[in-house]
Amino acid sequence: MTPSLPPISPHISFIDLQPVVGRFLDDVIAGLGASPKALSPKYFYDARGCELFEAICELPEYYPTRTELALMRDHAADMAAQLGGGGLLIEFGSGASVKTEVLLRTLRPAAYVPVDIAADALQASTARLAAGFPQLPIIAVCADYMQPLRVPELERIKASRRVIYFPGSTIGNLTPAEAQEFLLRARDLAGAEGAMLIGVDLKKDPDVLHAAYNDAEGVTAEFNLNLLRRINSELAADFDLDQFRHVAFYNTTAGRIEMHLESLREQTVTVSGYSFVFAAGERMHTENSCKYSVQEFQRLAQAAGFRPVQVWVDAGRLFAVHLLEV
Ligand code: AVJ
Repeated sequence: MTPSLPPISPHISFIDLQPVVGRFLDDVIAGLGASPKALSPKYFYDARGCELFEAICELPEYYPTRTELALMRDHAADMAAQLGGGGLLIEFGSGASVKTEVLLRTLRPAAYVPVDIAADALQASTARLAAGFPQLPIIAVCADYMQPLRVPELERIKASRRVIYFPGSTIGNLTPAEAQEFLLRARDLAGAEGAMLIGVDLKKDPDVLHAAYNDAEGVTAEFNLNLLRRINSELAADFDLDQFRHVAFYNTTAGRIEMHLESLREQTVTVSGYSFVFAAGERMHTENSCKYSVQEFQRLAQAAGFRPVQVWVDAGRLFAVHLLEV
């Protein structure tokens, strides 16, 4: 017997803007040809990468997920009261959508629009949410939300306002200059009455940060190295995963965790017929995870045309959820 899929309700639609097709190879060739070498963290999230990220979120050292989820549980009613019901809730990087469930229960939006680059994760979480919220119209959009988003279907939905939800401190993947541009585009998407609810990891003791990205079990290392595995399988490459190691450290000047993959010896790697030479000890930069104090982030939001309305911070001052209005 074939496993049965959850019933697809008439409330659900899936729009695939094919975010990765064709771009992945170009980006990898450009990144490996650059100096220093770099790869985009958005490519971490193939099926295995999503699994590994879920595992990271459960690690004792990785505080952001559970801290943000607790903030949502403790303050969802307050957040919903500030935002008001009947809006169009657009979520960037919806992934597993656990925090969203907490918000949906109190916010009661007119419709929910999860946007994610990972098609499989998006489909799975949409099916799960649909089962839990059978009356809620859901328009799932598979797209790279770091690019300008064009979804004409959204114009037809009647809603009191647009609310953009961007949890998980994913904005930390961008440099502050890129983050400001991203927030400008988010403000345009949110429109005149719009609002944004955004989770941002706080600056803190560098030892706490270091541990969160260098876990004892080595899951983060596997997550980082999985990028090479993905390039091997999707782009006809021959990275030897045993010849690279995970490196993560807090860059105090830039206020960010940096992740790199370091070549353990001199070696040549081929990707779709293109050759790249690595020196022993040479690093590929794979991720930035920028950390912001409350004030730093509020300044950034203001520079992008948002008004900071409220911020929720946990007692340990690990994580912040900001409410911004256009
Ligand atoms: C999903 C980008 C917020 O920066 O903490 C976790 C990704 N990388 N461990 C982060 C990540 C390594 C995560 N973000």
